[in-house]
Amino acid sequence: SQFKNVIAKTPGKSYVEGLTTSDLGKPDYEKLLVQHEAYVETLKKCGVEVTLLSASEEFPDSTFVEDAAVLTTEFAVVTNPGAESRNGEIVEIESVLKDFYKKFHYIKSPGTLDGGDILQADNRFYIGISERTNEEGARQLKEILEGEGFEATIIPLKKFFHLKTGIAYLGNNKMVVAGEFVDHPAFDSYEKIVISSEDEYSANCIRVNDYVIIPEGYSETKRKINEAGYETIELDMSEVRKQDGGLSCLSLRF
Ligand code: CIR
Repeated sequence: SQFKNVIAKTPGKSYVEGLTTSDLGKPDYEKLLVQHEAYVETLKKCGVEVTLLSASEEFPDSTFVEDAAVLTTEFAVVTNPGAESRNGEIVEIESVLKDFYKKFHYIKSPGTLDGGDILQADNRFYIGISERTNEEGARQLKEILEGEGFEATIIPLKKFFHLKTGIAYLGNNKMVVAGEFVDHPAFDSYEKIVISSEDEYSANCIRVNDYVIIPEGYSETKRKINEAGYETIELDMSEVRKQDGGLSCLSLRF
């Protein structure tokens, strides 16, 4: 899809104290900064204008800006992130989005929702129910989206952390799927690019204009996406992965 703008946020030193379920060890902050800079430069190469927010030490996970909003061309939905320590991240994101959007919707308590659980594929949105996004949050977003003329499908997750941990839409009816989504009936109408379980991390990739950005070190995934007709760019994501993050989490694209 065509994007003009991206919002990203430099990670703070407190990043290493953020939430994680991985057992990959403590992130190396200096290495993370290099990886984050490469990410921002790559997005620029894809032809978008990057609004880079400065680090906030009080919110260790705030570099994962994707979780604070769901964006379309016409309106923004400010989420209500399900992790207590992250909920306050929406204040800054909403104020930045005011420079780009006039129309806002909000997910309200007791509904919770993380942007990482939302995938747009053309006119349809998939909404994951996870540890972070509850049924009420999913219901509210579905109502907002349907009211705006989109279709919305709610997908309760079995194992994945966020919906987009295991799925990405490349456009042209092509869906990258891993794990529990490989045989999920909701995605039967797409041409599937199936990611093997050992390459599962690479299912979180992002199409940005003429490129698909993928994590470095997944030659099978690269080959499959190239064969589907896309040019790929690989990025080292080691320090992001240690905190359960992926390529999509680090930006809001619109
Ligand atoms: C968290 O647990 O919230 C962060 N450490 C990782 C968030 C990743 N975000 C995403 O998948 N959209």
